[in-house]
Amino acid sequence: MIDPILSAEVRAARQNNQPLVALESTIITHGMPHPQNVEVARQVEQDIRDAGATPATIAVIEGHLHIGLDTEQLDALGQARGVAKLSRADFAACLATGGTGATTVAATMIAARLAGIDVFATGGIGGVHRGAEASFDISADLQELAQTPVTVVAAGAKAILDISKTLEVLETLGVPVIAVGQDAFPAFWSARSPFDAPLRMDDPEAIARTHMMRRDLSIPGGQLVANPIPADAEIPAEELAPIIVAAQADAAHHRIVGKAVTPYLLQRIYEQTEGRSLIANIALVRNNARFAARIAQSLGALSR
Ligand code: PSU
Ligand code: MN
Repeated sequence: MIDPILSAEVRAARQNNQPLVALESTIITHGMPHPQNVEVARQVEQDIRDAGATPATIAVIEGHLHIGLDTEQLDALGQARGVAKLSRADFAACLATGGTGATTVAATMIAARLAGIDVFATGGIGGVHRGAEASFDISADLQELAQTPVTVVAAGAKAILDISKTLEVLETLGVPVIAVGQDAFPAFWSARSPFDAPLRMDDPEAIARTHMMRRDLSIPGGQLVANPIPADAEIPAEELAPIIVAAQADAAHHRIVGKAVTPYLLQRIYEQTEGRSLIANIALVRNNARFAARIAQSLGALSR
């Protein structure tokens, strides 16, 4: 019954057996301000093309699942108001009721798998929030990584999260966490967190081989590829620490809960860094898109 609408570009790539990279849309609607969000979305798509793969930005528009958006659709989504932020729990409801929603990491993984796309690039994944021992705020992205066989390239976890607890939950769920080019698990705006990733692979082909090996072994779930922000774009962790603490206190004061928490914190940090967090965010997403394209190419070569 579910009949995803493929963009012309995605359809052509499919027919020619070209590598595809999925992209989420929550980063557009809830992660960045307009009009930079649309500019970045376009730029990231172009980065994937330049690296030899085809981008597939995923969203739900008026009850239809779109795999790949054309220029007008991307424009409209980037300035639409009241777009839902869809995760595993509300993805089906949005489709079934004709709604419009942007997909988070979790929902994008579900859609990518449905469309036969193995690799997905984003900025950062959701994780275990600071204070989760009291709030129980743990992103559904982690469960999704445990269940859905998509390789997700992200710049680690945002420093608004509890990184050590996030890594512990990923370990419990059996999700491979693979750092690229360094041992340390990256911390989104900063290249390094104080914690090492359990695995390190500097070569996209090794990551592609591991993806295939997990499939051969019938191990459910995906992999998290933790690709650090380029050194020239990072914001030192010490500089961000007080800003994050203040943003969190603000969120608590205004009783922000549930799915509103992450967008609220991102917006506060954007204001408090006078836009520098956004510049870093753009650099890391583009870096992840390029690396994801290389993994997708390796996967394509392996399955030929
Ligand atoms: N990273 C960003 N910007 C974002 C997100 C991540 O730089 O907007 C989004 C992703 O879509 C991710 C979601 O899946 O936040 C996690 O939300 P939550 O913590 O409510 O699960
Ligand atoms: Mn949450």
